[in-house]
Amino acid sequence: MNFSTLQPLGWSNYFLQQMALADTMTEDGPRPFRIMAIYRSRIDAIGEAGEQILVCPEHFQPVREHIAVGDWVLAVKRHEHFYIDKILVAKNRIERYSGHECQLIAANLDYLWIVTSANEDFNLKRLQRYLALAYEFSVEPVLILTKTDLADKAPYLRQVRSLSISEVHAVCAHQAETLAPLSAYCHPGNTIALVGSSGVGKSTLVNAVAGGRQQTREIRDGDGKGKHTTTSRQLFFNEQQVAFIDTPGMRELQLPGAGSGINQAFADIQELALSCKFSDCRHGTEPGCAVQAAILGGSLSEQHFANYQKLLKEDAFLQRRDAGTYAIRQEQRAFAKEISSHKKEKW
Ligand SMILES: Nc1nc2c(ncn2[C@@H]2O[C@H](COP(=O)(O)OP(=O)(O)OP(=O)(O)O)[C@@H](O)[C@H]2O)c(=O)[nH]1
Ligand SMILES: [Mg+2]
Ligand SMILES: [Zn+2]
Repeated sequence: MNFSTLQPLGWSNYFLQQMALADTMTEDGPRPFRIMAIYRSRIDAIGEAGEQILVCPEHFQPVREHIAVGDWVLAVKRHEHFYIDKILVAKNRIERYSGHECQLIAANLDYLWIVTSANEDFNLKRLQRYLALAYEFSVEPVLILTKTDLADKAPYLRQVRSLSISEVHAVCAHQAETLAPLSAYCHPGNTIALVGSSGVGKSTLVNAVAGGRQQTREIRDGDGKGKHTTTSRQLFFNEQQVAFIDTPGMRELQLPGAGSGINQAFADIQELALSCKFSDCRHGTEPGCAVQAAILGGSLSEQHFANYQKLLKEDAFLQRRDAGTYAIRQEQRAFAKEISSHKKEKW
């Protein structure tokens, strides 16, 4: 098989190394496919010979917990159908918690475009969470402020400046010249996922930048929130062979164990903490606390520090909860085993 045809789809040596090459030389050996969309009863993917529907075997169910849009898989042809045989280890994967389950958002990304709009829906704390998500899963974040035709962008950009992110763009989807700088991220073979609340203009942006045909819908009057127009994650390629993953606006964003990502998103506080007298300083009432000193001195905003603490607390809660869930599952498993061994004894 010819691997060079896969490169524009995001394939690289990293994935090639995971394949047992001998098998791929045979007519019915495994073939690589990239996941484009996951529906209840169907998985759309793209491979050497174009788009293909894949069948997901029982042991990868529920599929949304095992496979992400953007993943590379190996599939084997049997009776005219392609069955997923192996999921190749991704370069990175973005995931989040929703209620009690972990959801895979997207895999094998080069950039995470964090989209926010210049209106009443703008929320700095939410942006900090997205930023922590990017850092936690090692994807380079790019912040995009949309709808700059509707408001003065200056106050929004001022707020964004307090975030630890250098890649910031202000755009209007209807003004091509504002979108031009985004082409710097659009190299053939790259993958870009867009995240952000419903209605901020993710799909509009994908359509304008990449010639996509995503459905878009006007937002609600009053609070500027969207109507959850995009309902599933979808990967598609533009003419320059850049992969875009449009995602539905998230209702809530909890971070799974994003401790290190949070720290990076609040690098200013981390740096101050280095000067605290005690290395385990909690920046409360400890003597010699550089963080409290900075707040008192006015160089660190109290609100910014409060956001940081809130995210840390949430993160600790999630980690405890997951540890708890794991323990319960182990217990249940042990219990099930015991039951079945009793059964055997009885019969
Ligand atoms: N004025 C203006 N309107 C915009 C801009 N970008 C998007 N919109 C409008 O904002 C509304 C919501 O845009 P969508 O692209 O559907 O938003 P989305 O982020 O994809 O929303 P979900 O799919 O629900 O997550 C639409 O009516 C767009 O036309 C912009 O730069 N300027
Ligand atoms: Mg959308
Ligand atoms: Zn301190």
